[in-house]
Amino acid sequence: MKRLISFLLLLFLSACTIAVVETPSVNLSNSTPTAVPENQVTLRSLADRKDFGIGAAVALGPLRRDRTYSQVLAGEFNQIMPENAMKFQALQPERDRFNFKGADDIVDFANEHNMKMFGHTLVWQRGLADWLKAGDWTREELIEILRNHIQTVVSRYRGRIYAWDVVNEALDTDSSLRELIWSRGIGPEYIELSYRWAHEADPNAKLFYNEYDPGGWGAQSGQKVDALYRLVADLKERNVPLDGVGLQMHLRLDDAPTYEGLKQSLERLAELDLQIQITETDVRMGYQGEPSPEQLQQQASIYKDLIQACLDVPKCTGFWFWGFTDRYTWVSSFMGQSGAPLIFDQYYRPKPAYDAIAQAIQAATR
Ligand code: 9MR
Repeated sequence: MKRLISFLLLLFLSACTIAVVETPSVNLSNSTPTAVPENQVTLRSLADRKDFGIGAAVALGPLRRDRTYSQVLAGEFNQIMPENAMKFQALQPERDRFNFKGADDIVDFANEHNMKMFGHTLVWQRGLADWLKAGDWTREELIEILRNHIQTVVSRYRGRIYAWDVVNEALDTDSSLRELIWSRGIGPEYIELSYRWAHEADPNAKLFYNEYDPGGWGAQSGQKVDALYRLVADLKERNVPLDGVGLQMHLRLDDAPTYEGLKQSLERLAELDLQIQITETDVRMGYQGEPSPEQLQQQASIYKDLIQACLDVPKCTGFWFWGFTDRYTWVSSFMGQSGAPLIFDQYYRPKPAYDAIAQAIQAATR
């Protein structure tokens, strides 16, 4: 009897240990993890029929240790990009010593599941390695560091990455060129040089410029769209190898572009004969507890407007979520609140926003 009690106690304690190691910061008691059954209608199956890209940013930790995460990812999306694994800091933590482990895992996952792989991001002012930030570099040294980084990374994945975010967020909130390490040290021509180096390293990869706008992309925020238009039009005029523009959508419920406003912006950019993708979408709620049914509907209707505007402009070839489940989102770590910004809840249950997106893709006439 005593031995049975000790055995049961041991069993109980090891179960607790497993729970402590495996359980993320959410309560799993409601969890209903399910694989996506074959033949089930998913965003991916709907988008494939329309030759439309539906994508999600991937976080390496969950990809490696949460099976439900990888199953839902492979079932629902036909293109992925790494949330952080291809940033400068991750790829070149020490000067000229590259670490491709994390990035390779994501590229392999994309290949195994027949998904398109989008690289994010070669040139940004954040996500930089400490050695780079700490250095006092001459212009020539910075040019060499940037060229070497871009060409080493792009050639490694030549043929396996269909598109790259080459330069990310070069414009400031006031639409001027950001004062950051590359523009300060090299001058505004760092942008053009980056595209030329990337193109040399993989002439077939599609090269994108990706921009954020906290004010939204509605008609009312024309200034940032104007600046973006001028920036990319100028690059095109000078025959810089630029193929596409990404518009980031990190939004709040009370700060989202309208369907009309966004469509106008997309049409305008499309005049430049570039493809466009809506990138990094998440729509957060300012709350600490469970979202109300009204908030969930409001969120669904914003997602619907965004994807509808993209689906209605032929040059808009893809739509991205910045993650896909509320279980793992940068919003919780950055804003100190969950925000529930994505289309699956923390238990991988599709939210009203998921249904809205699915219906929009299904009904699209493209
Ligand atoms: O979601 C990303 C977060 O985990 C990183 O700490 C942060 C800094 O590297 O970058 C976040 O992703 C950003 C993306 O790469 C570029 N556009 C804005 C995104 C949210 O900040």
